[in-house]
Amino acid sequence: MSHIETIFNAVLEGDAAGAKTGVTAALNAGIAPETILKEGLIAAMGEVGRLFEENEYFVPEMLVAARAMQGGLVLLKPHLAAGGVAAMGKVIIGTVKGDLHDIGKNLVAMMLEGAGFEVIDLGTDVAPDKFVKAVLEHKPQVLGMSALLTTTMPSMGHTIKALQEAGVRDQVKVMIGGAPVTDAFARQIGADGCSTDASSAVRLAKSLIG
Ligand code: B1M
Repeated sequence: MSHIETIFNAVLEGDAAGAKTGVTAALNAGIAPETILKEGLIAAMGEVGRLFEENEYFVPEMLVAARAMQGGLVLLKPHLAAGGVAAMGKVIIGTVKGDLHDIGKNLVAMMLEGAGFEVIDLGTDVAPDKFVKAVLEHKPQVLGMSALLTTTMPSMGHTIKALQEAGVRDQVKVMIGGAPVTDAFARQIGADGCSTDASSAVRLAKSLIG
């Protein structure tokens, strides 16, 4: 089995130690970091997303695969930076004010990183002004908000209003997600897109930045 196949299979099986060993072996064998990232880690996460959409993988499998991918990515990151591989774009992500649910948000962040985005995670219970401050400071292409409670969904609209008031709404695409969030709600609050799972979140982020 090739080093790339070893990494691909380790991520698919959620084997973090195997992913790390595979990445180290591939780097030692002189395989380009970009190849390891695209054909090993990202390809495997793409397959995980496909299996999830076909109901062959469920959330636990996605989580362990994402963690395995993160394990490999940590080792690869310094080599990618050294090689000058440009990130696909910058995403700021957080769970909105009053909401402490972060498992889905973390999964989306990991999948975005796996797809090549630079992700700045603001954590949970993020107030509108904190999102605005982060947009002003980091100038991301995409701002992602997660909410799991119907009671915290309105905070997404408040954040978009705060972006407008700060004069930066047209400088960033806004995507929202989480179990109770719908396309209709996204349109209602003026978000640019809505996603209900991690793999479609990656597709949405890619389409938002063209
Ligand atoms: Co809470 N909780 N919870 N909870 N909790 C729910 C959400 C609930 C539906 C349970 C229920 O009643 N059936 C309910 C909400 C009801 C509602 O508002 N309609 C609920 C409640 C009521 C509460 C409390 C109020 C309970 C209480 O204290 N009385 C309380 C609120 C605390 C707070 O946030 N202020 C509370 C607390 C908690 C725990 C702390 C115990 C824990 C969270 C731990 C943590 O996250 N670190 C928890 C949990 C675990 C759940 C359930 C069981 C599971 C959520 C989860 O992690 N799912 C949940 C019931 C359920 O969903 N079955 C429930 C797995 C995760 C991978 O999926 O988060 O949907 P999900 O993320 C998906 C997509 O939504 C999407 O992609 C992800 C991956 O596929 N997605 C995005 C998410 N964010 C996205 C962002 C994007 C794009 C896609 O772009 C930016």
